[in-house]
Amino acid sequence: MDSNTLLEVFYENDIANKLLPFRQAMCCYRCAVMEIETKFKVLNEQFSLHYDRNPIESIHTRIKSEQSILEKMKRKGFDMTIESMEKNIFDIAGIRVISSFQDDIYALADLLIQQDDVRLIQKKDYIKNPKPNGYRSLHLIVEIPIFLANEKKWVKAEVQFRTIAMDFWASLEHKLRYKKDLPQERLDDINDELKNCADICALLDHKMSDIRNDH
Ligand code: 0O2
Repeated sequence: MDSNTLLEVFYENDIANKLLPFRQAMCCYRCAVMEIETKFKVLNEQFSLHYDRNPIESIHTRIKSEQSILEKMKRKGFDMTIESMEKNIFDIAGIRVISSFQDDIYALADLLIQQDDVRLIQKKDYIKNPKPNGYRSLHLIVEIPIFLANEKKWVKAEVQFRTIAMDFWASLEHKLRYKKDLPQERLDDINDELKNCADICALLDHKMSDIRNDH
């Protein structure tokens, strides 16, 4: 199909208008990410002023891809509508905050949810209760207001807090998980080794915290 015919199909079917609500929703998620990232940058600035150190090593943000959103909605059996997406999918806007020490994670999480424009929707503490494979991280689902030209809209976002060690493990585990073409026995060995590495990372986090607290 040449590009002129494609454009005709596009206009005849009113595709731009049909896509508009979805594009508006995605715009709100991008705004939520910007607002939450700014909140953490402000907290980091304030810490460095008062305590001469930064609790945040780095901040990573991402918007879930359309394909991942649709796959998740289908997998969970949700209605395939924008209303259902906004109601049921909490991790379209994603912010990952990496700290040096575990204590900083809880301090930052508390400071975030104490802010009067932040609603805590859900908390999953995979640090106190790691996943069976060894995954550790603190996940918060929060809701914040986005001020658009004509309305105020509450938007949900997932904030993941990790130490450098937790993030190192999760990043490598994520890469290794896709080696699915190996025999089951070898996969079991890899999972055992990964669990072992997760335990070592947890030990390192505790030792580093001890060193900091002792000096
Ligand atoms: P991405 O690319 O990071 O977005 P779900 O599995 O999403 O149906 P739930 O309850 O929403 O269920 O998820 P959960 O377990 O609270 O957190 C999901 C996110 O946490 C994942 O997002 C990962 O980012 C991270 N995560 C959870 N478990 C693991 C794990 O075992 N290893 C690693 N490396 N990361 C994990 P997505 O959507 O999978 O991917």
